Amino acid sequence: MKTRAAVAWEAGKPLSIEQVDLEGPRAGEVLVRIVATGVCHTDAFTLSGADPEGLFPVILGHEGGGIVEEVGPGVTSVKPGDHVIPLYTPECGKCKFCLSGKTNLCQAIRATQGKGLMPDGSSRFSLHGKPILHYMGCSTFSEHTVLPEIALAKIDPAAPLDKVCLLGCGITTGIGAVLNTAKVTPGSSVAVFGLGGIGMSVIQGAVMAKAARIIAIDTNPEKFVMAKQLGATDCVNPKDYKDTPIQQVIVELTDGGVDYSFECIGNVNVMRSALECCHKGWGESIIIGVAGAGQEISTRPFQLVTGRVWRGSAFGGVKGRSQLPGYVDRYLAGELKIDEFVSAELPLEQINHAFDLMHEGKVIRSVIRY
Ligand code: NAD
Ligand code: AHE
Ligand code: ZN
Ligand code: ZN
Repeated sequence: MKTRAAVAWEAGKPLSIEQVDLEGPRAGEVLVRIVATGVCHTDAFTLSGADPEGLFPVILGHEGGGIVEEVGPGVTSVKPGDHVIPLYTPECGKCKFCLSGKTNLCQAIRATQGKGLMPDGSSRFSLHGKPILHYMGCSTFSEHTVLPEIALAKIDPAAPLDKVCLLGCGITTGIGAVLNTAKVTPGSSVAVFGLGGIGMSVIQGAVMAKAARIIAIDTNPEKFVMAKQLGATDCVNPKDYKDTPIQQVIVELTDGGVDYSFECIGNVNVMRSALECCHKGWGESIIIGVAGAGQEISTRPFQLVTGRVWRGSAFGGVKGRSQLPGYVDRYLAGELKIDEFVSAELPLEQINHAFDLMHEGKVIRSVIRY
């Protein structure tokens, strides 16, 4: 079939809207019509050329919501008409990782996914006979896409797909990092570095976890309005403290440091600050931000010797097929905010504008509606 997609032909260039060719689902695969997709900073990161796994040409996008149109041979868990959220972290339920009970990082198809290919090693997208790669196993910047069955969470059809698409990455990642990775305890102090879709969701998660103090940190003070509405107790702009390292500012604000910090930017210098603003003896810092090729984190080992802990979190530690439908249900029950995170709704033709809005710091999330 033909479908409309935003193609990234090369790094650093705007996306181009094309009628691409899409092959139907093979065994174990599913054809999904994407109804809406968010634009995450990771899409911009890969488009920039900084992603060591970034390959081109590619159809980006990994924060979608859609409806199943066709299933390939052997698919049993979804059928045409089902509402689904694509999962860049699938859940096969059978691999060593899924069975470990210790991680959400299913590895059943990670190798081919990282090469922009379906599990059988080929791509379903092409134009004029030349293959175009998949992205993070999702490629939600296409009106139709093909995914492995194990990379689909079946959700309540009552949920608006142009909202719950944000559970495909940003909101789940932030909340999950608080509840699953850090396991923030009631009464804790929390510092959140970077107030985009991820950082704002960390604030939401910290409120759910009943943190007593939530310090929101960003170089863009326009983000503080929403941070406070979500429950941040303090807002700090590092630019207001040019002569004092931001970790020292936070340590002084909190009588020795926070119990938990979250880096939601992808800046290795800020990752160091986020670790070093943690309380001696027990403070834990969670890295969520994704840093470019060749970049490394550093600190004095003494920071760890004296009890601070560095952890990382991918998709908030959430197992997509078994746990994501519960997040949708919590949204429908009014227990979880999503609508507030949608700052702009745009047609696919304006997707490059969505990237501009993100870089200008004017949105929490843009949602593309097909
Ligand atoms: P975003 O661009 O919407 O937000 C980033 C925020 O950081 C902005 O508000 C910006 O003003 C702020 N910022 C930039 N430099 C800063 C600095 N030096 N100090 C303080 N604030 C600063 O991005 P997002 O979509 O929220 O994504 C955030 C990061 O999380 C990205 O690196 C993204 O790739 C990553 N991410 C990781 C996962 C995961 O599973 N680990 C999932 C989603 C996104
Ligand atoms: N390709 C990058 C890694 C990017 C990365 O860490 N991605 C996160 C999700 S970001 C979603 O917005 C993730 O899930 N990582 C686990 C994994 O298996 O990719 C690189 O540095 O190579
Ligand atoms: Zn993302
Ligand atoms: Zn698995």
